[in-house]
Amino acid sequence: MAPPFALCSPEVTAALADGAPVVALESTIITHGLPQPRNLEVAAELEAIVRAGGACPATVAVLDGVARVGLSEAELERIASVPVRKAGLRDLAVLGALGGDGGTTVSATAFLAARAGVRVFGTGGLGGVHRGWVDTWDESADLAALASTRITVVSAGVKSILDIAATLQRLETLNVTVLGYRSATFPGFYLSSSGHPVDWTVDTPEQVADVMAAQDALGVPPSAILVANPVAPEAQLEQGLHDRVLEEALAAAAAQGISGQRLTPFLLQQMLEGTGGASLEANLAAVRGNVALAAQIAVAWQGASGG
Ligand code: PSU
Ligand code: MN
Repeated sequence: MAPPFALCSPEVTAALADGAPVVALESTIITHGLPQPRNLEVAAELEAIVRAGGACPATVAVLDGVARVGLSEAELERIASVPVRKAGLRDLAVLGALGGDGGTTVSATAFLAARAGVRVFGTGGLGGVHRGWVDTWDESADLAALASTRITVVSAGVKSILDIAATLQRLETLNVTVLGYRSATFPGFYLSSSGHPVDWTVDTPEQVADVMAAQDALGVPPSAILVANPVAPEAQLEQGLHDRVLEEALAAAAAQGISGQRLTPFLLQQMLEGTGGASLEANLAAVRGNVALAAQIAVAWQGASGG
């Protein structure tokens, strides 16, 4: 028999079979976003937050070419300790055919989670339209993936290294439903607000689950819901510092000719260095809040869908 290309962990398989709440987590943040050994600590912490919220965590990654939904402790340790590729949706088939490990981005994680039957996914900030798009055409594959994947993603908006206004326009074009969570403005990843208004605001996990149920009942084409959950104001990066360091980071990327998959990790690393680590703390505060909310939504969804 041919080897499987995708596998759920025994725990995730059992949770899905029982109709228990499950929350997908991405792994690029572990493989590309955090220094060792902090990355493993954070990976374990995020899983613990999901569990404390009453849901089963399903960290997604590729191991030896096999797309995995739910990792054991040893497998988490493995992706946190050896260098692996950054894997978007289009890379999964190549890894499957040629073998190798990969940290999955939002596009790959959303696809694999939905394929396994997981409806809720918690992450930091989505990819989107990069600044200078008119010259580079660099728009994250996250957006197209969310346009064709039935999943609810909780994030602190999109990474603030991006062109946020353009990304919001693209999310509209792509029919991705955007819900501000207890916020009338779209968050700015490291910042509580990007200053851009959102069309819809919800206040409870149950309302999000109701929107998911309505999506299914209407049979709208497979598309995602983005729950835009701002980082707490007391945990956000100071706006002046953010703007100054980001300008330097964008200039450094241009000067060094950084493009493609390397651009996002490069800019985030520049932000980390330029803010003396403060950007990382804001990023982590956002991720923790998103993952906790994702667990609440998964629990509400299980209630709404009858488990
Ligand atoms: N966190 C990081 N580095 C990253 C990402 C997250 O520290 O590269 C990933 C996310 O998984 C997101 C992806 O889906 O960046 C978007 O990258 P790109 O702009 O290459 O599509
Ligand atoms: Mn890109």
